[in-house]
Amino acid sequence: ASQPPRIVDLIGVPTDVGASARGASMGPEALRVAGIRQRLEAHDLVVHDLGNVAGPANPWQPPVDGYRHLDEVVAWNQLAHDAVHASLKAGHLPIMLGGDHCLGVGSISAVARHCREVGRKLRVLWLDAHADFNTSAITPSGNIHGMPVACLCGLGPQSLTGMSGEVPAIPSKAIRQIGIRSVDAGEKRLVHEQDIEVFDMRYIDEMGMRHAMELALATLDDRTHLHVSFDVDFLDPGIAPGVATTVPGGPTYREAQLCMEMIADTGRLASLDVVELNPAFDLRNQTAELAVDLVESLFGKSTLMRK
Ligand code: B3U
Ligand code: MN
Ligand code: MN
Repeated sequence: ASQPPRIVDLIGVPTDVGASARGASMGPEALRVAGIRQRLEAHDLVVHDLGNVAGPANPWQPPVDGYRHLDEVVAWNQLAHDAVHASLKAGHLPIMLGGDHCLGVGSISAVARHCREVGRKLRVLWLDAHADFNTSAITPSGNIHGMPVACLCGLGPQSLTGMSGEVPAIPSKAIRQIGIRSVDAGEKRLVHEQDIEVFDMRYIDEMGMRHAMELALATLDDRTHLHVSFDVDFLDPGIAPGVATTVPGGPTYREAQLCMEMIADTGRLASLDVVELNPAFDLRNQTAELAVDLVESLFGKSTLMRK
């Protein structure tokens, strides 16, 4: 059994072209200011901060045919895809510092391509308040950060669905969504049709985070590549105000910590996105600091030595 890579690459992707508000482009720097590199180094990880990729400016235009800024979104996703794929190919563990969640297409299509190349199975944990399963036909906003899961499942423009070299990039059964509490009407139908396994907030309220995560992490084995796509709006707005699209009723600090610790315990985490952090909405960088704290837990910070 191969061990997960222990060299971590930080890849900044500073854009908000897929979002409904400006500011997620400042996310990578806020995470660095919160000490992400040093906090990971404290856990015996070798951290390479690769800096930021450089893509087009945000033209701040209205949607065209159901997509806002499609060309710019494709350009940024190609940069994210190439950087994440190169990191995985080098045997490292990429952490994509977003940027808005449209970038999940570039990052996860790279992970899917890598898994195909090396013959590994893929499990994607999508931690989010939103299902991100809109298409141009049903989107209420035209914002592509509301569409990445649909694109990865093959629903969307070919320029985004085809990025991994295969459509769909990932089978819908590889995905587990956690923390969901805002799904648009048309989106609900698609999530149901695609049979996505969703642990929404009602499920977490009734069954607990522990049970939800036990199921979400079931049937992993030593050939599974585990990818976590962490949209910071997953967290309750009371502890994480630094996002543009807060939705009340998210996981508490304790629930979020347990979620991350249970992922760490699998030992299978092999790539990560931290997206939608928006310093323009934050209070003294507290959401960035919380995100870094939770990332530390993902990499095995725990209060006691585990037996
Ligand atoms: N579902 C809405 C809102 C949204 C989705 N993802 C985020 N916001 N961050 C939409 O615009 O698609
Ligand atoms: Mn999202
Ligand atoms: Mn979200």
